[in-house]
This record gives sequence, structure tokens and C-alpha cells, in this order.
Amino acid sequence: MTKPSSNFLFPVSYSLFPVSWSLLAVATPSPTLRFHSHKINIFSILRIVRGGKPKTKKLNEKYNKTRIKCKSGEKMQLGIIGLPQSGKTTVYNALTGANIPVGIPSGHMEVHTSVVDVPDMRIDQLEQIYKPKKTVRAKVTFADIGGLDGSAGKAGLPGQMVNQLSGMNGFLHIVRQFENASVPHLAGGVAPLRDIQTMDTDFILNDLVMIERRLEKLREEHRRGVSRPRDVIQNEIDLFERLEATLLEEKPLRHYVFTSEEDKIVASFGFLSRKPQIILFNQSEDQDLIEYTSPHPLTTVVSLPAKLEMDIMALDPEDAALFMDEFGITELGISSLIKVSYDLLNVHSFFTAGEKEVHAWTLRKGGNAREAAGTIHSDMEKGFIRAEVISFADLITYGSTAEARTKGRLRVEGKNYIVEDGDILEIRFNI
Ligand SMILES: Nc1nc2c(ncn2[C@@H]2O[C@H](COP(=O)(O)OP(=O)(O)OP(=O)(O)O)[C@@H](O)[C@H]2O)c(=O)[nH]1
Ligand SMILES: [Mg+2]
Repeated sequence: MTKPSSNFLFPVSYSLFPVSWSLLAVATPSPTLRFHSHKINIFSILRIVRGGKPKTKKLNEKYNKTRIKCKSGEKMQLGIIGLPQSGKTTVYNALTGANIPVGIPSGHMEVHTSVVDVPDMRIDQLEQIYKPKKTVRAKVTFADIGGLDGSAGKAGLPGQMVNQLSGMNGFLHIVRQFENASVPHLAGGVAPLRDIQTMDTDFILNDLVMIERRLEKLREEHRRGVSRPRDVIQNEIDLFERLEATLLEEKPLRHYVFTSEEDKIVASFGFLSRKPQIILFNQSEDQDLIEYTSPHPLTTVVSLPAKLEMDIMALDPEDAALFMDEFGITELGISSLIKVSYDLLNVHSFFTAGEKEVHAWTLRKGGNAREAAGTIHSDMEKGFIRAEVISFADLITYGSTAEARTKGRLRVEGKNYIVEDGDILEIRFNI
């Protein structure tokens, strides 16, 4: 199998600091700024800023096709996972604005859940055009899941933990890079690459246990040969053996390209190593980026100074604005992280827009107009007649639906039309 190149080293915080800092940094070798308790090494930020746009290597088409498909209207959920004291709750607080105490080792499964809006400047533009009474943004649910500690053994992970994890659409895997003498590391010292492997191994072992249990049952069923035709059972045995072989090579199931037939067979298993993952290096502000490329598909790599971001989020809005203004911060790394999380799930947004409501809806990439109707209401899907579509760019160019219509930019599309990111839809239906 060729090595997938699905990841990119994306400094989430690259947009955090103004380019003028980089100019300053050229003239001043490694200066340090102090603000409140934050110590920011401009030189390391310079490297981030000058890194320019993230290296968004295209996800390998092959692996994209084999993703678990999201259902219409499904909640998009990301589980925040990582070894104890890696900073999961810190990231969760920064992402959701929650105020869960950090630094108290949970030691057992503890879950906090919050829904956050996906930042989208297009929604702001639609608001300006329609001045709606109500605005609804796309949403991602983050679940801070404590209790994983790299100890999955022959029995896999505890059942309650597996249930929790298998309900997620993907994972945000927090890897400790920060040094902090008062926060001891479970394994004795900070070693991010070792920790990534520990967590990978836990998921691989857990999936392996499930697969071996299933194989045992299937072989028994095959031996008896009463419940289903033997060739059907054998077909399943072959599939599970191929999955087993992948895992025994220490490869997560993200490496396995499922056909749609195979996908149906394993749909109920919720394999953990099959789910897409963001690896987040949780670094201190003065640490260098780790140049890491994951060997696994459907794996995105980012870096974030989580504690700094959490502290900014904890300031009251006026102080936060002042802080951000003073340092020319236009966008927190955390909002980029929400966007990266949304992208990880292979979904995008289409809009419905009017004076009553501007609404961003989430649809899997490649979803058609009928599925889009279904995300709004099942009646719309059932009674679908057609969709009237304007691209976001056209709406902005012509300033209103009516004007776009007179310019012939409103398209009438049927149920098989593949909805594009940013399309503004009006569904015609009859029930
Ligand atoms: N210096 C520094 N400390 C951090 C950073 N992120 C987290 N910490 C500290 O690390 C400790 C653990 O953080 P938590 O967010 O509670 O970690 P956790 O992964 O949720 O821990 P458990 O739920 O117990 O597994 C806290 O004392 C944090 O203040 C960081 O970026 N820099
Ligand atoms: Mg925690």
C-alpha cells in the first residue's frame, strides 16, 4: 500500500498574529513579549506566520471514498481524547467557552459535552443582505472524554468507554508537547510521538478484540451452516480476516478501503481506528512546531497553544477584545480549529436564506439536493419536486435573490443535483 499523504502540518494559530510581527522579528532575534502572565516568543510565531497558508495536501481520493457516511441531519460529534493530563479539558474550555476545572486528574471516564457554532463569514454576509429575525449557524458537538490511559489490553477498552467513543464521528486527539514540572506525565516524560503511538495502539487493540470476537462467532455459524448460506458467511469471514490483517500490521482501519457492500457489513461496529482524527500538539507559546507527518490517512495534524487560547477565552469580552486588538489578533486559533474539525468530518454547508431566517445546514460532501431537503425536514425529502439554487458568489455579486433571478443566475435543479458548498437553496416540495 502506498503511503497516504492525507495530512498537513497546519499551525492553527498562524492567523493569530499580524504579519507586522514577522517584520519586527526579522530585525530582533528571538525577542520575548510579556503580557499579563503570557510569555510569547515572537521568533516561534514568526515561523508560524511565515509558514503562510497551511500545507493542505489533498486528502487521497481513495480514502475519502471509504469514509463513514454521515446521515441527513445527523449531529456532528468530535470526541476530544488523549492521555491523562494532556490538556483535553483545556482545549474543550477554549473551544466551547466552558469553565470546567483543569489540572484535576479525572482518572476515570468523565465526559463533558457542548455544541459550538462553526464560524462562517458567509453567514455574516447573508445576515447583511437579509437582515433576518433569526440566524442559525452550522454546529459541531465536542465531547471531552477523560479516562483513556493507554492501557487497553487483551480485553480491549471498557465497554462503557467503547460505547462513548464509537458514537463519535471523529476524534480530536490532544498530544502533550508543553513542559510543566507541576503536571507529571504518566509515562515519565514528555514525548509526543510516543504518546500518539500509545493512543493508536489502544484503538487498534480494541478494534482487533472486536474483530476476533466476531470471527469466532462467524466461524461457529459457518460450521453449523443453518442460519445463512455458507458462502455469505464465508464472505464476511474473509472481510473480517482482511481487517484483522490490517490491524496486525499495526495500521488503523483508516488504511482499509471499504467497498459499499463491506461498509454495510461493518456499519454497526463503530470501529475506533476507522474514524478520522485530528492530532493536536498542545504546545506552550514559546515552543517550536513539531514537524510531524502522520503515516495514516484521514489524519490531520495541527498545533495550538491551548492554555493561552483558553485564558483569552476566559477574559471578559471587553478585555479579550482589548488584548486581541493590542496584538492585532484577528482570529483565535481555536476558531480555525472548529473549521478544521468540521472539514475533518467531510461535510459542508448549504444555506436557506430569507427575512425570517438565515440558516446554515450541514450536508455530507457529495450529498444531493434530495438529501439536502432531508436535512431540513423529512417531508421535504419525501415530497421533493425541485430545488432552486443560487451560488453564494452569485448572490453576493447580484445582491439579492430577485436580481440573481433576473440575471438568469437562479438554477432549477432536480433531486440528483450534487449540492455545492455555499449553495443557497429553496426546496419546492409537495406532501
Ligand atoms: N504550560 C501549559 N500547561 C498546560 C497546557 N495545557 C494544559 N496545561 C496544564 O496541564 C494540566 C492538565 O490539563 P487538563 O486540561 O486538565 O488535562 P486533561 O487532559 O483534561 O486531564 P485529564 O482529564 O485528567 O486526563 C493543567 O494543569 C493545565 O493547566 C499548555 O498548553 N501549557
Ligand atoms: Mg480533563
